[in-house]
Amino acid sequence: MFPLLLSCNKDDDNTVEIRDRSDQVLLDEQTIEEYLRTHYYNYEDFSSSNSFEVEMKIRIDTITDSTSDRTPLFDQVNVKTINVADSDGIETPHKLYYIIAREGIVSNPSIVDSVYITYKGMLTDNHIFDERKYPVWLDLANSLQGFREGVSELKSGEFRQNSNGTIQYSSYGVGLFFLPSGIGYFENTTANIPEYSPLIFSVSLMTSNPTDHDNDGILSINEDIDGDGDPLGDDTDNDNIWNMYDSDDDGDGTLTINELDKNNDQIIDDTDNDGIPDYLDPDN
Ligand SMILES: [Ca+2]
Ligand SMILES: [Ca+2]
Ligand SMILES: [Ca+2]
Ligand SMILES: [Ca+2]
Repeated sequence: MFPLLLSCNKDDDNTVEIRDRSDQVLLDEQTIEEYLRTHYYNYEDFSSSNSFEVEMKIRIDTITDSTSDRTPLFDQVNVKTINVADSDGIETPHKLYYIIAREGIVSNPSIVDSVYITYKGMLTDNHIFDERKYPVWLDLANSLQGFREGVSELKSGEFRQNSNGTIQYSSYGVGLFFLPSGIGYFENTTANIPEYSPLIFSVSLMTSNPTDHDNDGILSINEDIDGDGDPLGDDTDNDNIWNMYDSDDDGDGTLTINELDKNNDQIIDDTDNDGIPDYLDPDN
């Protein structure tokens, strides 16, 4: 199963109690931080001189007496705060913990781009619930909130074609991400993932593709109308189709692509000069 958003909640049997996000996030952060203090990864492999070129995989291990000299994940981790809005509009901040083992050299995807990745998903008991050893294309816009925010911190790599026609990737970004359940599956369960599970992903980002989901001439990441960095949920005409999926953003009957730049001067039109471009302005 890809790290996708589930479209519906647990079915009617109601066996899963719905917990409060602000309570659950504290529990999850505790669980994750305990894991980070008691585990390390093979960071020495990543710091060796030729690590840029070759294929690199993250391996995590428990700190024991014989490995007590290793630096725990906790001392290497970065934190990105992600606000999760509930249906009532209340926002709960969640910590996405992450380690960039190798940064990559080309460019960061946006949180709504398509990415070509390998990944491994684990629980904090080290159970692997999903693994892709060969790269797959995945739309970050359809992925878990914590997953897309994490992968967007990586840079893609270079590739070349071998004589036998296969593509070889090098110098790509490799990272490790720790998601509280609120930016993972939260109360949703799958065969392999119990409800309210913090998730661990290691990800290699081979390449990425800027994505314009509705083909209206504006990249999805630039359909972030309120400027909070996240185009998901932005809906100018309130028709419940977000701008990044709406081919007529202002609902005036003219497709965005046909009112973006009518005079073809490469400047987005604002006919009445009110600071709102025509494609977002139902009056124009
Ligand atoms: Ca678009
Ligand atoms: Ca937004
Ligand atoms: Ca809309
Ligand atoms: Ca329009």
